[in-house]
Amino acid sequence: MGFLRLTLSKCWTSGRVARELAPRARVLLISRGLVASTPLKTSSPRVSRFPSARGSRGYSTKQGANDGRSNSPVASIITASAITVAVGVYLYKQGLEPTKMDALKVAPTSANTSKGDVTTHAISLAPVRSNDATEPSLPKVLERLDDDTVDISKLPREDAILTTAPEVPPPITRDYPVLLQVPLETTTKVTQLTSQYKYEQWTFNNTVPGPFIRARVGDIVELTLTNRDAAGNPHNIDCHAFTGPGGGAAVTTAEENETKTARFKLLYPGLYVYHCAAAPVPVHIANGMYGLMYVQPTEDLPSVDREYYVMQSEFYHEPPEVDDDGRPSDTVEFSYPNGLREEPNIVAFNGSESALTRDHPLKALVGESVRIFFGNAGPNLTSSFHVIGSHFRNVYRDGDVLSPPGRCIQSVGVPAGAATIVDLKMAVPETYTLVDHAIFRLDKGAVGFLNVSGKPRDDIYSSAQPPRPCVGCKLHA
Ligand SMILES: [Cu+2]
Repeated sequence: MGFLRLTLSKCWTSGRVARELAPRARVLLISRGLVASTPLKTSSPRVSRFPSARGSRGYSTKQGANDGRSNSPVASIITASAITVAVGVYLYKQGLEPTKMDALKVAPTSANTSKGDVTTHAISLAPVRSNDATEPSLPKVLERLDDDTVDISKLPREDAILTTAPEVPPPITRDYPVLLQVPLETTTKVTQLTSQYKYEQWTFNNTVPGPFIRARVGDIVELTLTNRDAAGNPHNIDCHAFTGPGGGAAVTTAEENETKTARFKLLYPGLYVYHCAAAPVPVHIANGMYGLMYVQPTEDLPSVDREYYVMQSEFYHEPPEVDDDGRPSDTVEFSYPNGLREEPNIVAFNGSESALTRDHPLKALVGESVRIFFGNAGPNLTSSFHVIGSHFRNVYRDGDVLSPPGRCIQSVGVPAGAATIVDLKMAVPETYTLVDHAIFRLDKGAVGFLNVSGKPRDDIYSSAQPPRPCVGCKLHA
């Protein structure tokens, strides 16, 4: 840069550049200190293409009698080059100071284009990692769980408290592992799936979703699965909290009226989906065979005033058959083609269209904190879980209870076969609405209510106009 500045300055004072620079470019160069502020002369020295002992590099300057413009092509090339360099230097200084360049790290990356595999350079916007960043490690107690062997005969036995949605078992307060006994039964039952149609669901413990199971990391779950399905279908358990073949499915498949028992050590805390994985697996899940297991960490999440269990899922059915009286049947049956196309007829919270609206809306008081254990059984769709009119103060994404939670979040994506935990603080009274914010699904049933009562908070939410009833709207009670 110093050499460039010196060269340009010499060119300027010698008059080579001055005649060729447009006034605007000259102002730029002067303002950036690249040339001296010598005023332009009306009769400038011109460049001679003839060698002279007085000129530098074989060129001399002579006072011309013409209009001061050089007709020499060599001189034009030189001056054009000087202007190009000077303007380039100016633009560099103006827009891309070295500090700004540092913020835009250039990293090689591969890009597949229609012309084939091409290696390109793209500007990475990813934050630069600090050198002293360290990866978080699992707590010591977890690191040992899969190494230490347990004498199961010495563990105290305990019956798991199983609850039906939307209820959640109370927090576990013990600080030691137990042999936790979890009895499950498979059944079938006809449910009022929508206001229009009934549907035969396949269940765990006669509910859809199946019971909420609460355990503690380090516990040994002793699962007993009894098949009470009179239709003769085999059933089993694939629990995402279990470690081993099939998540337990390999050793729990029970035929009709058969009971299978197996034990599983809980190595990892978190919120996990369980489901039946008997063939054909999609049919068993689509018909209602799923639930949630919460494996508490050694230190549970901060306590809240209320905890609820909500699980989203889809149902796929054929059109109703026509009965003998010529009317369409009020019962519909499972549709494999619709499931295969991933086009559900019903998207529901807690197993039916009315489960969280007319039947069992969630409840809370103004000022209370509410925790929702939210699972998505699928079997196909990803949920965009959202509560209209509120925020998730904490989001334990993907059911991860070891990492710091996300804060102040509007919607959370929950893929099929996954779960999340969200905390809300109910600031004002109203009927809050649980939805999948893939919002057409509200017309397929993905609506739930959280009724919050208490004293209004005009400092947070107020209007001089009365609220207008929302006739026919499914989002508001
Ligand atoms: Cu099954």
